[in-house]
Amino acid sequence: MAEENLLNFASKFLAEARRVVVLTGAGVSAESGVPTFRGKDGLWKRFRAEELATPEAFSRNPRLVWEWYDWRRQIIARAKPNPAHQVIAEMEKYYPEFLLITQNVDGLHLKAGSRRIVEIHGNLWRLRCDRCGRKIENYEVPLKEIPPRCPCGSLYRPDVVWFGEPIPADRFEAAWCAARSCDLMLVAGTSAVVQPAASLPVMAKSHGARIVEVNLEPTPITGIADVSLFGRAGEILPKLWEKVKPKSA
Ligand code: BJW
Ligand code: ZN
Repeated sequence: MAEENLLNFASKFLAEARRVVVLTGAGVSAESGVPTFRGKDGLWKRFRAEELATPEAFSRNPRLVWEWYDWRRQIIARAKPNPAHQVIAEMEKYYPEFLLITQNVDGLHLKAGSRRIVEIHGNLWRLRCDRCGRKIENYEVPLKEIPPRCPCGSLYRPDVVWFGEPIPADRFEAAWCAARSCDLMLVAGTSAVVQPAASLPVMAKSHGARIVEVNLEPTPITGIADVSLFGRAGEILPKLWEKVKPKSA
């Protein structure tokens, strides 16, 4: 089907929806210059996930893990929200029930103004002590002390969810409830291979929601999507929202 027709279908679905969930992944920040994880230029092509993004890796070599996060924080500190983040922030003003569930830890959705948001994999501008659990916000780039230390004497870690770790119960509960009760889920810029986030669209679909996907390429969600729009999120989402947003907005 021609792109314009697909956009019209998707915009009709968005216009009819009342309870909307947006699920985002690294692809939404790619146009801001933040590297994705998978794909030919993805982080996992250059770095081994099990050496950097697991609790075992942190216990083994906290300095190495922190150097990697410090490098990513430096890239992200220079990044600005792009039109995809901006449109998603606008969407929440329009829908009576809305939740943005993001797997991104870069904080760019917050920077764009999103407030009804659950960062299910955490945020790398927040640090958490690995012993006493104390949490602090920290925007220092580069970090003066690597690995950073809590006043209790133990180490801070990035407050993100690593492989093998559960998503904190309150965040997961909020995401799961919203996925179960939404009438439309917009899934943008995620490879949809990491669990449990990848199950959220499946859950939404099985409870009757429509699924609209935006990605450069097909993903495991494409098969259950009512419409898949292939292209850059920063171009497609503004085009889509232009057709849906109230004319006075
Ligand atoms: C564009 C675009 C543009 C590009 N426009 N689109 C089998 C084996 C081993 C493990 C498992 C297994 N089955 C399940 C697991 C568990 C594991 C998992 O799912 N692994 C799979 C990879 C196999 N999951 C976990 O371990 C999770 N925890 C868990 O299961 O706990 C169980 C438990 C319960 C109770 C007690 C104890 C345990 C936790 C997963 C945490 C994931 N963490 C990371 C790192 C976060 C911190 C950090 O950033 O450093 O989260 S991994 C990484 O992947 C990051 C992302 O949030 C996540 C998802 O990636 P995302 O966002 O989809 O990015 P990409 O790069 O994959 O895709 C980008 C997409 O964008 C692509 O599709 C592009 O085409 C597209 N794109 N440019 C539009 N401009
Ligand atoms: Zn501490």
